[in-house]
This record gives sequence, structure tokens and C-alpha cells, in this order.
Amino acid sequence: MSRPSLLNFIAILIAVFGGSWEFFVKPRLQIMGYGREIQPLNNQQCTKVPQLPACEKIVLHQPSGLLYLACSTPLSRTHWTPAVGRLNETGASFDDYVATYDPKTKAITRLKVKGFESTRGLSLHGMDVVPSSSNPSDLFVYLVNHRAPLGNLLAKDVGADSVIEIFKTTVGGQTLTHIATIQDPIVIAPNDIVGSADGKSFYFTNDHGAKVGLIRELDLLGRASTSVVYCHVEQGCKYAIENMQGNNGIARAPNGTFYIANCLHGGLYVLEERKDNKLQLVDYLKADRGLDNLSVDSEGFVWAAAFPNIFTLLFKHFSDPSIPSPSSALRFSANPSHGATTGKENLKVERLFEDDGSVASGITSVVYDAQRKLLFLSGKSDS
Ligand SMILES: *[C@@H]1O[C@H](CO)[C@@H](O)[C@H](O)[C@H]1NC(C)=O
Ligand SMILES: *[C@@H]1O[C@H](CO)[C@@H](O)[C@H](O)[C@H]1NC(C)=O
Ligand SMILES: CC(=O)N[C@H]1CO[C@H](CO)[C@@H](O)[C@@H]1O
Repeated sequence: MSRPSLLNFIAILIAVFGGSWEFFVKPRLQIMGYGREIQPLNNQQCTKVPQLPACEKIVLHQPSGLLYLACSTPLSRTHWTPAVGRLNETGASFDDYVATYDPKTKAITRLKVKGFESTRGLSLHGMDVVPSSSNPSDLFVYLVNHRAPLGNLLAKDVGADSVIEIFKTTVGGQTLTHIATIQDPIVIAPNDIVGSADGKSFYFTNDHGAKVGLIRELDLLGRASTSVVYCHVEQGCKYAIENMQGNNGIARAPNGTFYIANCLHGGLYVLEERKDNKLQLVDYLKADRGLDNLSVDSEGFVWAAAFPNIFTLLFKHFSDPSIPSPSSALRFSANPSHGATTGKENLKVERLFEDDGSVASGITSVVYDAQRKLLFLSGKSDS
């Protein structure tokens, strides 16, 4: 959601539903954070890693405890974030990178890219890191790359020329070796990605149904144009599911169940994969706030970065990352053995972290290391 579009949205909402403030407008604004009081929780024992700013996505390699981060620069994020309509390629970094962080030694390694012939650079967003099925010390790294359009085309007119890049690395290795670039007309507005263990296929979310234009924003009024696309390097891409609302982060549990965050209405889609690589919606778990990127921990809990107040995030923090934006983390238990059933009543949604932005600002990704009991938070603009 970009700033003008949210303003339009609120204006339209009030115009159309003005008579039903209490029942229609207010609940929607409340999900976005209107009138919400921040209740700090578990924010006292945090350590910052200032050397890793603007790392939007974190993936935990559970066996080693290493974190993989897809990083940019805070300045680039303010100019170049296609997901929220920031399309100024002049101000974009095309020199983004994947870094590893070892919480034990605090060592940070910026991985060197090898065999990447493209001159169009890397401008990163969603990522997945998956141990290879043939050798678990090899890792496949799937990256959303928002390239600038070619020639005289301007991104503000045609949008980003986004693709998916696949690289290979080894656990704790220093390099990323390029394997493939996947380009396809239905790679429209790729956001987050889940890759396979053979390095050949993946699912990603399109966070909008169009790259640019007003039509992009109609989801705010109930149009459902976001989707998930399945791609195979040899067979190409096809829709796995269409006509969803607010698709953002995507994650897959060890048993194959998929989760997608609905960033508009604050909830979690639960989907199962079919044999033909289509996804089927099986459940929807509600939350009281907009959700962002997701991860599943080794015990099967789903973690979501959640926006206590989307207004501060969009109107203030994205333009000026030094303005703090409140953050929170929610944990869903979709597993009956965790004391919840997927029957809506008993489902557990817990708020396990919240901060007014002074410790953790503008958090868009949370990851939990269940073995080592460490919670990691990162944000697109800040650290
Ligand atoms: C785009 O980015 C460039 C480089 O940072 C900057 O000089 C320019 O003012 C930006 N344009 C807009 C419309 O923000
Ligand atoms: C996978 O695990 C989740 C809970 O962790 C459960 O809700 C889901 O039904 C399981 N899926 C399958 C296909 O067993
Ligand atoms: C993969 C990823 O980082 N997805 C989303 C995380 O949160 C930001 C902030 O809302 C989104 O813009 C990203 O698309």
C-alpha cells in the first residue's frame, strides 16, 4: 500500500460507508491500528546488529543456527520498494546482497555473487533458503529481484521488471553461485517465496494483480487480485491460486502445509498443495492486525511480523526510517497438538513481542530459533 492509495482508501471508505462508521469503517481502521495502544512485551533483552540495516527477509538455517538475510540500504528502500508503489529507479540500489549472521560468534558475512552474468544487478525483497535434497550442506537460495525496466521505460509508468533468481551456496559458505533467472509475464508483483529442495521450482506471492495504476489499489475495496504462482525452471510458471486478498509473506511447514499472510485484513491463509501444484485454501485464521512476513519454526508454530499501527509505518517510517514505527510479533498455532484446533474457536493466536519502535522499529520479518530459543526481528528500512 502506498501513501496516496491509503489516503484514497480511507476517503472512499468514509464516503461510501460514512453512515456505518461503528460497524464498517471503525473495525477496519482498528485492524490497521487506529486508536491502538502499544503494550510493550518481551522487548527488554534485545541486541541490535547495526551492521545489517534494511534486511527485509531473514531465513533461519535450523541445524547450524545461521541466519540468511536479504539486505539493501535504507535509502534505496525509500525510493525503490515496488510492493508499496515506490518506483524511483534512480534512487535504487542494484547492489543488494545476501548476508549471513552467526548469533554465536556475531560474525557477519556478505556473500560474494559468482557466475551472475546479468548487468542489471540485484535489488532484493523476498527470499527462501532451502537445504538440497541430495546434499543438505548445499543450499538453494531463491530471491525476488526487482530490476529496473529496460531502455527508456520508466518504472513509475510500467513498474519494476521483477524476476526470480536462483543461487546455490554451502552452509557457512562465502559465495552465491548463480543457477537461473526466471522471467515470466505472471511474475507481476513478486513478494515472498518458498523454494523446493531440488533447486528447480518454487511458489511465490504476487502482492498485487498489476504492476502500476489505480487498479492495483482496488483490493482495498474488496477486489481480490493477489495470487500465488508456481514456477518450474523447465516447465515455466502458472497460477497456483488466484483471487486472494492481501497476499504477502508465504511460508511452508515441514509437512507441506502453506501459510500466507493477509496484510490487508490481518489473518493467515492455510493452504494445501495438490498434485498438479495448485494450492487449495483449507482454512483462514484471523488476527487483530495486519500481518507481514511469515516463518514456521521447527516445532510447527507460525510466526508473523505484525503491524500494530500501519499508519505510522506507511506515512512516517517508510519516508523517513529514523521515525520509529511500532512493531509486534504474533505466533499462531495451527497444530492441534499445541492445544488448538483449526476449528476457529480454539485456535491460538498469541502476541509474543511488542515494542513502540524504540527498540525494534518497522519490523517486517520475524524468525524464531526454537532449539536455541532466540527470536530475530528485522525491518525493511531499519535494522
Ligand atoms: C529519485 O531518486 C533520486 C536519487 O536519490 C533523487 O535525486 C530524486 O529526487 C528521486 N525522485 C523522486 C521523484 O523522488
Ligand atoms: C501440517 O501441520 C499443521 C500444523 O503444524 C496442521 O495444521 C496441518 O493440518 C498439517 N498438514 C497436513 C497435510 O498434515
Ligand atoms: C518477503 C517480504 O519481505 N515481504 C514483505 C515484508 O514486509 C514488507 C513491508 O510491508 C513488504 O513490503 C514485503 O513485501
